[in-house]
Parts: sequence; structure tokens; C-alpha cells
Amino acid sequence: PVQIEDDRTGLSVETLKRAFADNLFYIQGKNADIATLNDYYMALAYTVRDRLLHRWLGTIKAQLKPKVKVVYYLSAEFLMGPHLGNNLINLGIYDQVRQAIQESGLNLDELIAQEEEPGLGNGGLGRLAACYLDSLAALEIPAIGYGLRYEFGIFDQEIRDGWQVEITDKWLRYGNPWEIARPEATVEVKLGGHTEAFVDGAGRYRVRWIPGRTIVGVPYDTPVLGFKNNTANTLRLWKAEAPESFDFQAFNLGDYYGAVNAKMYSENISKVLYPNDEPMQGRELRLEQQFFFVSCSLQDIIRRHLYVGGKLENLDKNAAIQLNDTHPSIGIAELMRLLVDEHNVDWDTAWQITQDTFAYTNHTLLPEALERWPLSLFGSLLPRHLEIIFEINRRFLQEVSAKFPGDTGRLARLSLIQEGPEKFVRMAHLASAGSHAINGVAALHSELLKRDVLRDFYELSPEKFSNKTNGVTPRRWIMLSNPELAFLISESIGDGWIKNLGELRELERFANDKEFQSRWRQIKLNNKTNLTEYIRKRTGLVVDPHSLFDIQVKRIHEYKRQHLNVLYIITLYNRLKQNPELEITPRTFIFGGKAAPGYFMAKLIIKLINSVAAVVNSDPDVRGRLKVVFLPDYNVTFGQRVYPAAELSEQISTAGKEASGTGNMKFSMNGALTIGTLDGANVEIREEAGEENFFLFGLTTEEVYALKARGYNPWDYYNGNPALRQVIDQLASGVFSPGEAHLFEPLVDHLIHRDEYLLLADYQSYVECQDRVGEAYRDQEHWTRMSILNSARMGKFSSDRAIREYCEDIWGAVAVDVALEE
Ligand code: DL6
Repeated sequence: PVQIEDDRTGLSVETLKRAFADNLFYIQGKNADIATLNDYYMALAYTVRDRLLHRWLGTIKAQLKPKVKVVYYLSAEFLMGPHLGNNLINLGIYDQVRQAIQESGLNLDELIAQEEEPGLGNGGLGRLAACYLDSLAALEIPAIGYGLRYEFGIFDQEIRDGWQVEITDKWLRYGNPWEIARPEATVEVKLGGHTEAFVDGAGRYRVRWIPGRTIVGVPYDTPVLGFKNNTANTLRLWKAEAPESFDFQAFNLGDYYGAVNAKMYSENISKVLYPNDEPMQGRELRLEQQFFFVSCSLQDIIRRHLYVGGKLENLDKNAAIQLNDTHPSIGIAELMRLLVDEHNVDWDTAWQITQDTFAYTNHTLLPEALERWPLSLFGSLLPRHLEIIFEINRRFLQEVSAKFPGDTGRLARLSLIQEGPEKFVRMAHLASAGSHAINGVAALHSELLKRDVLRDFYELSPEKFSNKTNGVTPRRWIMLSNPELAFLISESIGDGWIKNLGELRELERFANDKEFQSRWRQIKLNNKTNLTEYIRKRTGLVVDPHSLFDIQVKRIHEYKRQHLNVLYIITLYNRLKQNPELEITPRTFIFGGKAAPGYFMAKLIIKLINSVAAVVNSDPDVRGRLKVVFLPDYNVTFGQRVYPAAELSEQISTAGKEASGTGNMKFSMNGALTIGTLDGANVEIREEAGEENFFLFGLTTEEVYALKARGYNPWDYYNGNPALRQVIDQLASGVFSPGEAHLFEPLVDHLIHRDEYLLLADYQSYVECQDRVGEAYRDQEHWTRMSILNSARMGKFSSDRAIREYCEDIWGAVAVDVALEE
């Protein structure tokens, strides 16, 4: 019989080609004569989207049922990365599509590269949310990610004269083929105004909130595919708009321009992503954003629950709501308000439901990053929520008193309100009191939470605490980013590792195999050569793919210590200048990362890297041995090029400061060795890889605490170490800033007088460790063995493992089969 494939679902190369041409014509309105690369990208994106829709609708149907428990992941950030390549992998149609595109006279890689990535996150926290959505779908767990559809995501970074310049990220400029607006599911959100008490018909004391203004949230849905299964979960992002009724009212009063103004004002709420690594600032718009997306999401969750016939008392049976840091923690008060004020549930029942439904993940130990809102600001924007928080606090402190009678210090420390001349609402306290589970993101971090930041909460309710070490998805971070390596691995041990990363262990038996080693090395060299080409295109710099690729990519922050790396570069440079014959392992130091726009020191560190690069790269004395590159605009797309090409991964934060890190995992999976401190997940990476396959240096957390307690004096290190002193003096005297001798004074001053992050204390240990790295690299066979073992032993760091733990220990969520209808 003749079989005819449907143009929208067929997977043969012929059908794909036809569908692609069809979409180019009928959706983009172009033909080959005038089509741009972007038109081709769009046509392909729609071709792929057509092929996932039946899974998406099948998933919605399978999950919108009574008794199904859904994970709701609330996050102010989702750093999804480009969708096209990833969707091809998850649909399992990469090869057919590549061929179809080739036969259409185009190149798939170029079309994939055309996608503007949705940069709706700052870094680790947002990317973690994206990896978790990937794993939830891979494991067929019903889940919805809820967040904000920022019109402008994280800024694009340009480097001018060595300084960072921020450019608006207009990611929606050419349209977004992956999202579908659902205006029929719009919800209303109130803000400002005041509250009124009243007695209802049943004689109950109630409160109503009379808002000062109302905005509406319009959901935009993006499918999140599981790997080669039928599940397509949803990422639902809210866009803020003005309610129509407002326009009409103003229109009737003749104030047309006033109405337009109000509309613009409302739309500001989802305009722009805030940086997360500046010290907490009480910005009203940021609180509005948080409340806006959380209120939209909770109303949506309740609507879904009631739609399937659920009772509010059983909300926790059908819903597990995860707070990704404190940004959505206003949800605790909002759910109480929705239950008590709008659904007439009594307080005690509502509080039980709330606690049983919510769980909270902490992502930072930096005290200055903990969110707290001035009471005045909070009360004017969310008057009803402030009352609710006072009431939660009153009851909560009563409980504390009962457990620790007479301990007033503890009451003050635990209170949801920070007292003082200016009072604040402490969001981490609200999240901790209102959740049944609290977790850190790496073993060390979870211990430090119990000991420091959340110690009193731990002493009050130790049963709430657990650790969930972060993970990353091997689909994007190995298969998509490093296809050659993925191919070699599958050829050697089968392709079970993609779903069960623990199987990578089977690679251990190839660690000493010469033939395997040489293929492993060749793949690394190919990836390095690709990156070399990219570096040349972006910066004009020519680097040697045979040199050691030493890479530090992450947000620029003093605690992450990019400048410690620079101190070593200058040390090497000095050695070469003093002894031009010195034999060293040729190295290329590569940096990438954005600084928060208001974080002066971080921006100065970028300038420092570029200034040192300018001197080193133009000095003929070190040619062929030392190169320094700052690659602008680090983002997910760029990460996909960088991790596969790295040989040394820099994870050098001050012990006790990096909650986990996830880049560290992506590097090791792709065969880079780590130079690192015992911080965050480095500790576990080293445990897994074996200490002989990890370059460890620096003070431990205990030693950092002890040194600070004794009184740390960076001067002693400066005076006691001639090489270090030379480096610091050079920075202070303008050797790397010709014509601007004082440029790096703020950095130098900080290092020798305060050095909060202990660079000087760790300098010698770092230098010695880096020297060991240089030595080790000379024995390529041994290095390759270590590299293979690193990849082989990273199974633990799959986000699938992390999500399984969340499901079992916190969410009580299980897989739901999705059946596809023909
Ligand atoms: O948990 C994801 C990621 C960790 O890997 C990083 O170590 C940590 O710095 C980051 N935390 C934040 C904090 N933002 N806030 N709030 O981004 O989380």
C-alpha cells in the first residue's frame, strides 16, 4: 500500500524537506529568492514544533487528572539556552533533519546558530532550573515551570577598551517560534491599596483587600521535551499587561493618554531581568515582579486543582511547589491569602496546606545576597500580605517560645521581621517557616546552612533539612555540546548513559587503552580547534590549539576569584621575563563571564583581565607560551562551545562561599581536570573523580573561619612572599595600565588591607598547584587517563539523579505515562 506521511508529523527526509519549504513559504512568507538565514531558522523551528505538538497535548491530557501529583517549579529565572538543537535531540530526529536541511542546500549548524537564546536568567540558579525541567521531562514527572517572560533578558556584553559595556537583550525582536500565548488563561493580580475588615454572612471575621491597581498576567507556554519519550512538560512564563477595564474606564472619562500611561506602567513589571549578584537592594519593581509571577502561578495552580475536582484541603496531594531560592517566597503569604480570604479556608487548615505544599531551596551563603524587604515598601505594595506575615510570625514565635522558653535572643533571630531603626521582612525566614522541606545544593553548602545561615531554623525543625546536590543534564551538556565525544562513548559502552549517567563508569576500562586514549585526545583537539576559530572570529586573537586550555567561565565576582587566576598569570609572566629560556607548558588562559552592571569591583576585574591580556599577548618574549583571552558575552550557547574544549577547569572560590557550582560539573563530564578549592560541589567532584585526578589547593572552610577568627592580615602574606609582592606592586604601579597608573588601586587596596576572600592567603598554594598542573600536562598519556576517569566518574552529577532525590524525599512525585493518540 502507498503510505503518505502527514506534512506536519512525518519524519522521513522527504517529508521534512517538504514541510520545511512549506513553512518557509506559508509562515515566513518567503521563498528561496529572498529568504534570510533567520527565515530558514524560523521555518525549521516551526517544522520541529509541529512534530512535538501531539506529545505536548498528550502530556497535558495525561497530567490534568485527579490523583496526579504535579511539581510546580517557581523560579524568577529560567536560563533555557537555545531550543532548536536540544529539541532535535530529545525528539530523536537530529540525523534526519540534518540530512533534510543539507538536501535543501543549507547547513543545519548555521541554522542552529541563528537562534537567539532566551537569556532569562543570570547564571547558575537559572540554568539549574532549566536542567531540572529537562530532567523532570526525561523522567516523565508531571511538572510546570513558572516564571516571568522578561522582554529583556540578561544584557549582552560587549568589551570596549577592556571594559564591559551592557547592551539591551532584544531576544524577542524576530519573534519566538517556541512559545504559544494562552490569553484565555489570563489572571488578575492586585497591588497596593488597603485592607478592610468585615463580618461575612456566616458571622465570620474576614478581611478584604481593596487594591490600588490591578494588572493582568498573560501566560506564554513553551514545551519542554523529555528525552525520546512522549512527555512534553510546560514552561509557563507570565507577561504583565494592563487590564482592559482600566482602559475603558479612563476612556470614558476622556483621559485617553492617562490610560495609555497606565498600560505602559503595568507592562513594566515583566520588562527586564534584574542581576542577582549585586547586594540586595530594595527595588520596588523587583518585589512587584516577584509577587506578580507568584500570584499568577498560584492562581493557576489552584484553578488546575479545582478543575480536576480536587478539594483545597488536599492541595498538597496534587501539588508540590518548589521555591527556587527566596525570589518566589512571597508565595507562602499569597497562598495563605488566597485560601483564607478568597476561598474562606480557616487559618489553621490553610497553614497546614501551605506548609505541606511548599519546599524551599537555598542557593547562597553570602549574607549580603539574602533577600529582605523594607517593611514600609512591602506594606505599601502588599498591605494584606504584611498583615498575614505578622500573623504567621505571631503564631510562629509562640511555637518557638514553647520550645525554647525564655530565649528572647532566639526569638529575635528567628523572627520573620528584622527589628531596628528600619524594619525588614526576612524572606528566607518566611520561606523556611512556611515550607516542609529546606535544602542546600551541595553537601558542604547544606552543612553550612545548618551551622550558619539557617542555624536557628535547623535547631527548631531539624527534620525539614536535607541536601540535594545539584546536577546538570547530559543531553544538552554532553550530547548536544560534544557530539564527537558522545559518539565515542556510545560506540564504546552503548547509549544507556544518556538516561543513566552512572553507566559512564564503564569507560574506566578504557582509561589505559592506547587506541581509545588517542581518539579521546583527538576529539579534545578538534573541540579546541573549533574554539580557536571562534576566538579568532570574536576577538581577532590567534591561539594555539596545542597549548593547555585553562578556562574560567562564570559570573564575575570577587568570591569566585577570577583575579586570583590573574595573579598566577602575572607570576608566570614575570618568571618568563626574568628567565626567557624557561621551559613551561604553553597555556592559553580563557575567561568569560558577565559582571552585574552596578558591581564596580567585578567590572574592574574584567578590565584587569583585558589589561593583562593586552600586555602579555603583545610581548614577543612570551610568545608561543602564554596567551590570555577574555571572550565577551558568555551565555549558554557559548558554554556549549567552551566546556568540550577545556582541559583545565578553574573552580577557585574561597572555601565556604560557592554554594555548589554547576559549570564545574559540565567541565569534568567533558573531560577537563579541575583545579579547585574544597568548596561547593568541588568536594563531591573530587570524591567521585578520585583525589589523584583533581588538583586541590587552598584553605578549607574550617581554616578560613579559623583564620578570620584569629584576625587575618593580608599584609603578612604580601611582605612574606617576594613573588606575590612583585605582582601586587606591578598592579599598584601601573605596569598593566600604561598611562593610568592608579587604575587598579581599588583592587590592590582591597587586597592588601582587607582581602575578604583571602586571595593572598591562598596565593602560594594556588601557584604551586598550578605548577603541578603544568608538569602533569607534559605526560599526555597520564593526563588523558585522568581526563577519561573524570568523565567516567561524573554520573552522580546528572540532574536526573538530583530530580529523583527531590521526587522521593521532598515532592512525593511519580512518573505518569503519556499515551499518544493517532
Ligand atoms: O544552585 C545553583 C547555583 C549554584 O551552583 C551556585 O553556586 C550559586 O552561586 C547560585 N546561586 C545564585 C544565588 N542567587 N541568588 N539568590 O545564583 O546557584
